[in-house]
Amino acid sequence: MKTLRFILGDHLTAGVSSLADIDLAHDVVLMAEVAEETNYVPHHRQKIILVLSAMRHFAAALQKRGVTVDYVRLDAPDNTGSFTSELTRAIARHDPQRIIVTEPGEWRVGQAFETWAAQASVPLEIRDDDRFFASRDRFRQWAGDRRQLRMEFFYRELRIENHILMDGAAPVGGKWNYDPENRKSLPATAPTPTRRRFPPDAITREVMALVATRFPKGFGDIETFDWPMTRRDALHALESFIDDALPHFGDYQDAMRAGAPFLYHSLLSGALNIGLLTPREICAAAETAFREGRAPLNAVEGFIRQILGWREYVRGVYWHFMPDYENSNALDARRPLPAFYWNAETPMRCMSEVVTQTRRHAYSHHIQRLMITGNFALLAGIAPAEIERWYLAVYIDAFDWVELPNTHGMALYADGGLLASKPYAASGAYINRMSDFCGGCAYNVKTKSGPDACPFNFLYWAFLIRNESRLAHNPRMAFPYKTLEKWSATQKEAIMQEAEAFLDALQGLSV
Ligand code: FAD
Ligand code: DLZ
Repeated sequence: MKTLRFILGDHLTAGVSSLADIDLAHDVVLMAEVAEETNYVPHHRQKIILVLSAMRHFAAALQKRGVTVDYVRLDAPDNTGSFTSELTRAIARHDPQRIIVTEPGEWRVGQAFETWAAQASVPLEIRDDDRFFASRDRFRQWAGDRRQLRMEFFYRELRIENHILMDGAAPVGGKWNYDPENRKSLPATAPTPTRRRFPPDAITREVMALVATRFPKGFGDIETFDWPMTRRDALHALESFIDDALPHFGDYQDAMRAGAPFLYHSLLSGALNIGLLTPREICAAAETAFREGRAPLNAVEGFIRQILGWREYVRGVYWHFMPDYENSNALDARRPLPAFYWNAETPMRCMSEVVTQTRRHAYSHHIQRLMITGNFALLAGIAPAEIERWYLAVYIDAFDWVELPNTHGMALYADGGLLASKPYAASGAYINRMSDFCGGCAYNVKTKSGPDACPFNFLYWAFLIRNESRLAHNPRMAFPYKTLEKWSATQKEAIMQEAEAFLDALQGLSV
């Protein structure tokens, strides 16, 4: 039976389910660079380069294996610009008896496929994406009618089921979680590791030129592009992370340093999310490093938890609660996104550092996303849809299924605590403890109010006051609300006014 197999830009894995039973003699693989995908948010230009270049490399690798690939380039004159219109055109070219695709990673695309399939002349088979540890059904079954979903418990079940970091029925070392040993601040004198990067080859340079022409005013630098684009590069990236950074991953997971965007993080999310690596092989490589004595347990468990725990958990939450999930706004946040999220022009050094490195590398690590740009948006009451669009646009690894729960649930608490047990709200003291940003800042992190006070300080207290009726009952928020009890009404009013005035002044800068 002649089959058209549609490979999307995040299906770039040799063993992806849509290729499982390919018949080299009759089947055709369709790959399409389409304007709808390059434009649905104002993507960082490096993200477009990564996806298109990796698609071109993947197509060439399939062709080497004897696969017939029909590849539609972005600048092909007859390119119709969407997945579904390109499928319709491909049916006319190849006359297949059926079409197979692995389930799309985003709700938006899944809906488009289902609508299209209802009126298509050829049947469309949508297969499970078995590159994840847990299927969507596995998460649904776990979530059942639990009153509370917590990552830690899902993670433990997946560890047992997949025999990862287990000694028989018990977790290796006797504990499930080694976080109490992690998350140290980075000593000022500690050197930062040199990280392996991947200069663009000829195919990537051609895509860079295309993106420069097509998106001349797009967000993000192009010339600093150095992400892995092939399976081979991605394996080298994994190997060098395990050797150079994993041993200290746990210790400095939450640390931030100006001018050092990568520190001990794996930098693997882009390659992983488009399929150049699988979560299983990454976790296996980390566990092997531990078993061979090349990395300590606190680092390895902490790292594996990010992938086997958080990554699987947020995907489960996404598919379980979409499409309603993105519409909640539990803290009634309505302010527009300040322009400094795009142009980095702000005297707050932490914000300008993180946005500047985001423009340069399409990357910032988890704590920068959560406790700098995310924390500011939470404290300032930025409308969820505005900041979610920003996160979906600016990072090399951004796909709705992983970005949305992280932003909506973890950073903004817009789901009212469905994903996380408390808001990740913090004042400047946290940023000062975990980074060296405050040293060179125009504001004073030790001052709570007044013209030179760190905005994170008065915004933090104003956030707590504004949301008292929503948050004060949360046992994990007891400590700050106890402190707030000692404040007079006048003190509260003054800090609220200061925060409002600061935020109102920003509104004029929104894009
Ligand atoms: P490392 O710190 O080395 O972690 C290892 C791997 O664990 C990552 O590659 C990633 O695959 C996984 N991981 C770690 N934390 C998470 C998490 N919270 N959720 C899911 N996977 C996780 N990650 C994305 O892949 N795409 C996104 O669009 C995305 N948006 C985010 C938005 C916000 C507001 C926040 C707070 C986090 C977001 N994350 C996202 C999660 C996390 O920040 C990135 O996965 C991580 O920074 C990628 O860098 P790394 O590969 O060096 O990760
Ligand atoms: C992110 C992205 C971009 C920028 N461009 C393309 C593209 O031209 N063709 C393609 O197949 N995929 C692209 N992608 C990835 C898709 O957005 C991704 O496959 C879907 O969002 C998954 O639902």
